[in-house]
Amino acid sequence: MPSQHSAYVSDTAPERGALRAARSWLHSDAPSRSLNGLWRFRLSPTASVAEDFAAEGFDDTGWDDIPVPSHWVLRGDGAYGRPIYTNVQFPFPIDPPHVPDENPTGDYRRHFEVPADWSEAERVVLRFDGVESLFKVWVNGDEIGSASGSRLAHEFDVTSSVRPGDNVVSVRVHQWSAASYVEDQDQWWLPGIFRDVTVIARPAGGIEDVWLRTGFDNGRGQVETEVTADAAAFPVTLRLPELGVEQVWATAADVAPLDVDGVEPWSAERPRLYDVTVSTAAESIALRVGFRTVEIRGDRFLVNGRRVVFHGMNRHETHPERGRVFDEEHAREDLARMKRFNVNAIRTSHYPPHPRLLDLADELGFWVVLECDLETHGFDKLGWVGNPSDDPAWREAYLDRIRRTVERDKNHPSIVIWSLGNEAGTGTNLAAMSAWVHARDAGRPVHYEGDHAGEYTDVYSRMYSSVLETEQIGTDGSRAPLLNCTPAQGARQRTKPFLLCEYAHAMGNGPGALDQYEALVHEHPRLHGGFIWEWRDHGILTTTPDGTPFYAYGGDFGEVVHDGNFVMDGMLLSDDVPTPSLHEYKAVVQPVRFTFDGDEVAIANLRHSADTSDLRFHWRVEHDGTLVDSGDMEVPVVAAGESARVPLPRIPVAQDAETWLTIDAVLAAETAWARDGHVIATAQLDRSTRRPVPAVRRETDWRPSDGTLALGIAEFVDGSLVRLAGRAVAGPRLELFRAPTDNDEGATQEVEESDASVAGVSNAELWRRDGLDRLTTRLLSVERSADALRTISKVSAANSALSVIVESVWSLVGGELELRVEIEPSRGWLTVWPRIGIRFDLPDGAAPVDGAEWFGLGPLESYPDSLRAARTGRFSSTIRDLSVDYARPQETGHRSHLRQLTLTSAGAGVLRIVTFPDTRGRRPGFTLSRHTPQQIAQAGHPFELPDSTTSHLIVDAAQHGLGSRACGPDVWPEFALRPEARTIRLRIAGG
Ligand code: IPT
Repeated sequence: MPSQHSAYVSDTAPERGALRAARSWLHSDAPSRSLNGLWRFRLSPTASVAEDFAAEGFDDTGWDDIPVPSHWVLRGDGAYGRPIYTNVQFPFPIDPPHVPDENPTGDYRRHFEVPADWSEAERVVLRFDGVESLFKVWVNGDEIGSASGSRLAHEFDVTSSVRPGDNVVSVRVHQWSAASYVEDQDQWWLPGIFRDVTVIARPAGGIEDVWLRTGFDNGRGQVETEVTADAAAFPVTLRLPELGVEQVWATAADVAPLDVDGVEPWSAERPRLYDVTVSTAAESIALRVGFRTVEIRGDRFLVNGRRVVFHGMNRHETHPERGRVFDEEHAREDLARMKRFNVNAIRTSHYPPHPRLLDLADELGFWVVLECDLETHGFDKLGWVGNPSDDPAWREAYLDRIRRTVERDKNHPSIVIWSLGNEAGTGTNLAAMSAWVHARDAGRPVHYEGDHAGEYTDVYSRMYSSVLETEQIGTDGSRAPLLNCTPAQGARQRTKPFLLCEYAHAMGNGPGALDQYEALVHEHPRLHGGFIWEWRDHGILTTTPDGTPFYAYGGDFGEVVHDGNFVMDGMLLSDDVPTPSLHEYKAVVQPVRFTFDGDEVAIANLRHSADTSDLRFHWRVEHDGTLVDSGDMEVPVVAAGESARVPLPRIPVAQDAETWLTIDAVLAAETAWARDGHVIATAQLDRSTRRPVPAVRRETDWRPSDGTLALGIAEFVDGSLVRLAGRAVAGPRLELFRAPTDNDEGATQEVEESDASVAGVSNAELWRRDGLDRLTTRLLSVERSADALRTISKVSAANSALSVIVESVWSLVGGELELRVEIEPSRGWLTVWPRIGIRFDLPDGAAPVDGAEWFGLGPLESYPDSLRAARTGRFSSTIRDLSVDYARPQETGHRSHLRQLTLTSAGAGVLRIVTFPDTRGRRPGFTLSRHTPQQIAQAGHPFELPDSTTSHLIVDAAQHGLGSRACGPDVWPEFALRPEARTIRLRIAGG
């Protein structure tokens, strides 16, 4: 039984005691003191420990120190428990509103000074910006109150308990509480006081709250001011010096809207802010306002009258060492990085971030969907029976959450939509939240994805709908059924603007098909883009017992219930490294698009409202990737939504090399988020003359052979290659396996007719069943001619009758070594294949292969449904940098459309490979790695990869696409690799 004083952990009421009404998080000149820093700390395993620690004279000398803000599970090297990761699952019995007696409870104490002159203050307020999950506060032994709502601000009136000089504050924090049922977001459970604590003096005659609602219309700005202050606080003065505004309101009744001329609007592209102060004799509040009007007209979402396309990211607050503790410098760099990757919008999944983040969003420029701290996803398992969203006992808790959300952040121009929460089913409490927002803020629409039928929200939102379904949502006149909607409800949803609050699940290697989603946005104006799931991996930096650092995911802390690496699904790795998918995203959503037409290029500006006056257009011509000419293009300023046709520069065309023109749109001057010259958009034009592929030489004099011979630089024993240019080489062997990506391991039930997949079974599972990871070979024949060797092998797996015949012909053609491999699958293969390739193993000798230079697509990895960031050029890389350190090792490093490859050792070429296109013009790709696909597939984390003594080169005739089936659609049929006959033809030379 919980003791009397801990019964409140099961209370759904959000607030008790001297909690104050929610208000804006303001920059005020009223005195305040940060209580961040070291606090005394004790952790107990249950909520039922005596509350004697709150007494003023309590002796805490036996306690530890802990920093505030922090999460206790990320401190003390495990002494205070460990983080738990779950996605949908509750890590405690589903027994609402109760939580187990095993309820880690942290007691915090510290002393603080109240300056003598604070005695003039009318009130003293103690503010907590974030405490997970339920906490109770005492000052000088007086019980003040308690609160829940982990990512929301709570202020307590402590006036009657504080005194000038030394004071002591005690805080008890419970990891689990009734609130945990409505905070079931897909993230780590991280208890503690994890945001700032501040003690604030509230002056008599001060401004309790202020809201500047701004609008913009044709060069005119409006400011509608709401001041919350005592009558005695007046007069109130609003100053906007830059526009010469100084408005004094003698009484509350005088406060009236202002019209301001000569205003530049705020947008995510040109985030124009104006400094404003709102003052009384006793207090001055500083705000930065942006003028913009948000509006829904029919099925269009408009800001300042123009349609917005969200190129957004779902942003969690997560850091490998700090967890959800905010670090402004890191957050600013994170947002600047988003800008550099053409991201223009943020959904604050799934709770309000640290309040300063919105200041940064206003300043750097993002369209923000600000989401309330609410998710009850674990009730899905019960068919949503008992879901708090539809239970009147929780109504006040829901309303409290949305009030605290909207009130805190209402002044930010960047916030253009309020979101009620995420994955909380549906019900009247959500409808009540929406009604409250509509009454409070008529200037911003309400979003909630779970309102499938559109009963109480203003925009239609979905997550992970396929390309086909999304297209159906956007198509006028389409009657295709919508998820959980009757035809009539579907018709209603089609009258609203649509956005994808989550799509393109970026777990591991992937997603594919970003370009297909993007294309829809430009074809169907109802579709307003969306938000990638998600911006960053949530890995937690930890070490193995032998001290090797790694980024932990679910299960790494011995959790009883967890969801593995589903928390590693960001476009940024845990250590801030952008994955290739982020580069792909940048290329796909680039706001300037180029269409080549004869000797001209049309340059279209797809931005919301900014013209191209901030850009320069640079061109270069390369022959087989080597620069031959470059310059700047004369491009007139193109207004948003317009395009201009510009003549191409003169392009010198090579006869014996490929000729490519590249145009980059780059920043003409430094911005707050990038250097001058930063590339915004790129396009390439192939101006190569067509050159015939040399015919395959016909050999006629084949005769049986023992297969031990030399052909130029190649030496063979018993039909097998053993050396190339004097270097030991094994292979080539057929490689059909790739270390399954997280998407390959996806086993969704939803499979469209056109998909490659089997419902409920992952492709990776099918590959393992077919034995693609454990192929064996039987040599059928070895023959030779005067200057050629031919082997035929049958490749198949244990307990399988399926096979592949591989015919390899090595020949000397004009002194050059040529290899041609014909790969012919037997009948009966039913699944897609991950790849069709041949693998060479290059054991370390005196000069280990440790790098590559190539002409083909690069610089980063690319796959058939993720090719847009890749450009044709000449690149080089160390073998290490060819692979991406996905949190769970998996397929990585494939470079597509290869023409020439040089394997290098310490920068010197050791083997040169030239590829030929097959009869359909397809070129192979390559992967160079220190590990085989089979080794990579065995490792759960990078540190589990075995030590390597060999470099492995795989030349792939083809690879399967990526898709996003870990949480979303499978590989599009066009990019799915079906078993088929393929030819690989290479010329190989020494360094
Ligand atoms: C969706 C969640 O909203 C998001 O928080 C995250 O968990 C994501 O999935 C997967 O990583 S919900 C899912 C059932 C589609």
